[in-house]
Parts: sequence; structure tokens; C-alpha cells
Amino acid sequence: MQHQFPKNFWWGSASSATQTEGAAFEDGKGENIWDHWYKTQPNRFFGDVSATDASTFYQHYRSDIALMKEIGHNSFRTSISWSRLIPNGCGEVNPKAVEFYNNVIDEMLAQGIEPFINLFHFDMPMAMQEIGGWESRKVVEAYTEFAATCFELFGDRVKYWFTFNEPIVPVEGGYLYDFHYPNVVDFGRAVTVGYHTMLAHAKAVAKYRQYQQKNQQQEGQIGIILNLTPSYPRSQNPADLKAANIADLLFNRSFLDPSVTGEFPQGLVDLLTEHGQMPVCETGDREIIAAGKVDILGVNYYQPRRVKARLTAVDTNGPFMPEWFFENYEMPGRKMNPHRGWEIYEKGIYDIMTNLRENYGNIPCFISENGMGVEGEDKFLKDGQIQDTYRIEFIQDHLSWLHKAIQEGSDCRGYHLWTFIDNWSWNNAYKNRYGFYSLDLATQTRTKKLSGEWFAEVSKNNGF
Ligand code: BGP
Repeated sequence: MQHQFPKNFWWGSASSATQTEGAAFEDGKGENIWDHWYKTQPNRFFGDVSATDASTFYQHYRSDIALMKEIGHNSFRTSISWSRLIPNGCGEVNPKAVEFYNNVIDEMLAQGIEPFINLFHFDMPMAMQEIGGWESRKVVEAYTEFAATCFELFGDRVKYWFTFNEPIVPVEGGYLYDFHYPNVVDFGRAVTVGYHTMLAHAKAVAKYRQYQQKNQQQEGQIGIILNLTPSYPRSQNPADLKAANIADLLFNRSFLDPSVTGEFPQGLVDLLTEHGQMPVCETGDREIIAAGKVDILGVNYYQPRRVKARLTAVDTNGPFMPEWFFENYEMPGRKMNPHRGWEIYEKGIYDIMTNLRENYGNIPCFISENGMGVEGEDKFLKDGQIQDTYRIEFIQDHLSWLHKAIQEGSDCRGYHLWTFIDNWSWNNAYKNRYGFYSLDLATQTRTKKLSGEWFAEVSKNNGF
């Protein structure tokens, strides 16, 4: 065995409620922004496919959990749909949802699979969006109550909680780059959304601390899941370094620093102040954020961000955007995933771990998403099975770098692939397939890919 991982390493995968449950309009679930947006603009979704039916986890959770076990999962992350649990975002709790999530959690535990539960994966209840979404402090309060409700209902069994998955993505998608509802392009509003998300995170952490005290639950942990895409400068030229530093401040450190150290980076505050983009901060916010430090960090990593100093002058008539400070850089000869159009840079995972070890007190962490999307994966079908050797290689190469980081002292406790069964993915719907199991959309049949068989061995041997 070349790569032996630490004892009790978490082997599993990740998904989210909206992307897997389906039953979007059943059993009292309220509408979320995805249900709403699809109704108004179905063409914004690949193949006009909505999340309404997703991959039917709502019906098939029991057999799906058995499939997890079959390929060696000892842990699995999904989320609780806010609009399923509390259809209007605040107020009444939906008993059918309580029953469903109880069943899922109990079944996972019965199968020896540790549930990792996330509270927000891009799926704002529509009733909350209508009153301003993350631009509104009322929504921050509603989310905090939703989180507290989840701790009360499920905290006796769930020991790993996460407040948000990739909180920067709704900021980018919904308020800067037009790939999430509400399709706003406004930097100031984007900053407010990010700031309020961070407040909501910290308030949920505070609720969990209260819950722990009240119930003497010492062993539970709460964290956040961040997509820590490293920003690599084109060169060591000071202008390129500055460009990379600003991209890092805006897209990584905006959430990483407050989650781990309890404070926003001064460089970010200076940048926003200089450009008149600071959000409205209220008295007491700083203390709330300082108390929101996490126990554990989930790290999502798919591809690096490469940037260079801008080559052209900014058009000051256009909206103020992050790209005023940098341009994306296409490094010649970069290794690509030709099936998804993303760069593959395995060492990125090691660089993230090193950064966390050296600059963030070696916070306990795990890889909460990593994976390889493949469009048209059917072309690799042979004898009824997807022969995804490219995915095995992809995982192996990333795990090798992760292993090296662990050997050098990084406190990384697990690896979750995105994803378990090919699932629905926001704008891309079923375009890119990521799962250990392939999904036949017409029949909902799940079939183990070669990577699923391979992963079962890795988990059994705790390495490869
Ligand atoms: C991550 C998200 C997941 C999933 C994944 C794949 O950023 O957390 O929810 O969507 O990306 O994305 P895609 O299908 O667009 O390749």
C-alpha cells in the first residue's frame, strides 16, 4: 500500500437536497428559487430539465443508502432543504419533512454511515427571496431559526453540521455573473449578500453552541464548506501578484478568514472601502462574526483560478466588477478535463492544505467535494458499465497530493467525492455526470461505475 490514510478517515461522497430529492412539489414542500426560476425561464437549464424530479432520493433513500454502503461509504453529506422543512422560510414546520429527514438520518446510522448535514446549498425558499433574500436581515434571522430548529430536531444523532456550502457561489451567481436567480448584476448588493451570509453563518454557530450547552453534547461539531479555489498568478511580476491577491481576497478569504479566524481580512476591508463598496455594518456585528469560528472546515476543490494583471483599461461606464482588478489567465499547456472544460491541477489540493496548515492554525478539515464531470459519459459504457478509468486516475492523483499534505502534518480527516449518483446540477442539470453510480434518467436505474468498485477497495484498505 503506497498511500495509507489516517485511522478513521472519512470515505464517502457529497450531494444536496435540491439536487437529489425530487418531489419538489410534494408533501408540503414550499417553493425555492430553483422551482420558481424554472417556471419562468426553463431555457436557462440545460435540456430544459428542472429539479422537480431530481434523482428521486425522496422515494429511494433507503435503497440509495444501501448502495452507499456497498461502495464503502462510512460518511455521506447531504443538506436539509429549508423550503421542505419550513415551507414559508419561517413559521410552521412541515411534519412530513421531519419524518423524511428522520428516516434518512436513522437509516444512515443503521448502515454505519455518518451523516454530515449541511443547512444551505444554494436553495433559498421563494418566500424568503421575495422579502429580499440575503440582502435582508430578516432572512438572516429566519435562517438562524431554521438552523436552530434543525439542531433541536436532529442534533441528537447528527454530529457534523455545516452552515453553508460554497457561500460565495450565490453571491457570484445571483448578484454578479447571472447564473443564479435573482440574476442581479450589482457589486454593492453582492457584497451585502456575502456579508449577511457570513452573519447568518455566525448566528447559526452561536445557536449550535447554545444547543450543545443545553444538551451537554460535546462531541458534535459545526463547520462551513468552502470552495477554496487557489488563485495562481501568471508570473511573479508585482502586477500579476497583486491581481492574484485581490482575486484571493474576494473569492476565498472573504469567507475563509471570518470562518476560521473570526475576522474579515484587512486587505478586503481596505479594498471595499477604497471603492465605496462596504456593506452596512451594525453595532454588534463584529462580535457576532468573531463568535462564529468553526470546529471543522469542508474544502471543495475542482480547479485552480489563474489570473494576470489586466491588459486593457477598465470601462468605467460598465458595472463595477471584480474583473476591474484582474483577468483570467489561460496558462499554455495546462492539463484539461476535455469532458467538462475545466483545468485539472492536482497539486492545488496540496497547496490548499499547506495554506490551511501554515496560515489558519491547521484547522481540522476534510475534502468535502472533488470530482470530475463528464459530458456524454455514455460513450464510456461497455458491457453495461461506465468504464470511468479517467475518474479513478483523477481521484488517485488528488489523493496522492492529499496524502503528501497529511504526511507533512495537515489535519485532513476525509475525502468525499462529488457525487454519489449522477445528479441534477443547477443550470447544467444532467449535462455533466459525476457519480460513482450512473443514473438512467428514464428508468431511474442506478448502475455502479468502475470507479464505484475501485472506491470500495480504497475504503476497505483505507488507502491505495
Ligand atoms: C459544485 C457545487 C455542486 C455541483 C458541482 C458540479 O460547485 O457545490 O452543487 O453543482 O459544483 O457542478 P457542474 O454540474 O456545474 O459541473
